[in-house]
Amino acid sequence: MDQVVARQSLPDTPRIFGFFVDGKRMEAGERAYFERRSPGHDVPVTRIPKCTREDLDLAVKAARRAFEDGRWSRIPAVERADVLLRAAQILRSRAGELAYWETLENGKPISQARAEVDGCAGMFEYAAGLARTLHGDAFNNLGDGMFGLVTREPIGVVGLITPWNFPFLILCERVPYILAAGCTIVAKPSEVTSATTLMLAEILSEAGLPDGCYNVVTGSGSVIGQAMTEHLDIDMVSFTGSTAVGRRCVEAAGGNFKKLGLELGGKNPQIVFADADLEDAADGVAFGIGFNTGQCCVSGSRLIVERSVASEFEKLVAAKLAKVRIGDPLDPATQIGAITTTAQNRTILDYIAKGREEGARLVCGGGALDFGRGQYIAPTLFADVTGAMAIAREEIFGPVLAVMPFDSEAEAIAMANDTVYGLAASVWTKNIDKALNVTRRVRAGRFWVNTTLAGGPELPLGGFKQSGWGREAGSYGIEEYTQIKSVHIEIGKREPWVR
Ligand code: TXE
Repeated sequence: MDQVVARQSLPDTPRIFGFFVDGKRMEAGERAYFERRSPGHDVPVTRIPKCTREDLDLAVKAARRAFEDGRWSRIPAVERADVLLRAAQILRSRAGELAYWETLENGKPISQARAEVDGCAGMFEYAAGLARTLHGDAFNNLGDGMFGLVTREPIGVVGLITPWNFPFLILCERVPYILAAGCTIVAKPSEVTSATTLMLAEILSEAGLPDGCYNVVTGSGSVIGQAMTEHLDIDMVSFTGSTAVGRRCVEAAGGNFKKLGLELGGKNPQIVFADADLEDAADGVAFGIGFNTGQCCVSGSRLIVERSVASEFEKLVAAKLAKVRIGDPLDPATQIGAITTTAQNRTILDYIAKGREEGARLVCGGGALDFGRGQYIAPTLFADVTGAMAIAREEIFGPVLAVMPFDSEAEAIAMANDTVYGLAASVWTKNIDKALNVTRRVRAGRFWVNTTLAGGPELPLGGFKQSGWGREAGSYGIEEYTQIKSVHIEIGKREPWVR
């Protein structure tokens, strides 16, 4: 973050990207391309090829070859760890450049993008250690004649489909763990934010990753994403995106019963008790809904607050949101940048209109912000929200917070669980019993007590209910990308079957 000192300028012409197969950059050639305009400035910044199904087949073949010949899957784990550690070093040395392209395509503040790249380097370092500690089990208790082993093997070729809200962070919460397990990858980034996924290909090659182990095919979800989930030669797909598309992935994966990892939507509660440090909680709640313009699957979009402090707390949160610095993502001082896609911008504004129509009381924000160019929305807080309203039930994926009061701990838990999702939750209280009860009873894959959105390579990510399947990161993250094999070994002579 310290290196982000001056505002960088916009590129004069869009940067042209190819795609990446078998260790080589492939040019777009005759293919059509997506031109990406910076959502914060509305100028063209990148061009990305629209790949075809044939391109995908080529990439899957390269990944399959690389997996089967053992150039990566069968080398000693220490050598895989070396590559991952070198990649981390290169990531750190190119952090400014990666953050710049991430900001241009996504619209997030440059200082945040920079911090995310540092976090990504940490993921590679942690996964390098996991490559070496991954192990199975042994059974020495099966009697004199039998010895049992359980081994872990890499699952094979992994398809990785990622979204636009954290293009590089979500990628790096997965890639190092998949590679640490010994698998090979075909990645498909979101069509609007592909740059840093392609830049990672160069970085991994420079770090010594053998050709064919990390391939990137760019293109739309309906063509390339769908073809990946249907592909008979992909062993597992890790998908991060909407619950609706996640459901489609489940249907498409049946062809070869490929394993699926799914991180989907969320409508995450922030439960605030009257005994919390309200100043601290208000700051956390503002951060939980404002960070990344609320375009986070784990953003705290439902504020469930004890009635006795509800009105005071609502004012505290509104005061915090009013102070947040919103604007040009390239300004190092910016805390909230642009809305990433025009479709998402429309969705958020529609939900704000719906909140008004449904009778919720607008406390602050409530519309677009005009900075002369780009698309920006003011952090918005609705009070007097009921559990039946759309703004309380549906994932908005924007800076819109719905406030609902509660009277008892049991009611707070019931309200928190009143959703089809179960991705994340936060509880704010100075009472340890309440904190633990709520943590145990609310059904969510990630939990925060007196903080929110904290993360790192050690703790796993993933959801309960319709927020997904499986876990990424942590030791669970590498295990997801392995198959388990059990081995019975006869010692001496078998008891004959035929006498
Ligand atoms: O997501 P999609 P979109 C939620 C959020 C947002 C909504 C829509 O509520 O408003 O989803 O966003 C690829 N088969 N989240 O439309 O379509 C697509 O190319 C396979 C939550 O952008 O789910 C991209 O790479 N893949 C979320 C990825 O899926 C397909 C993050 C995500 O796009 C596909 C983003 C298909 N048929 C949005 N169709 C989170 N959990 O963080 C599209 N894709």
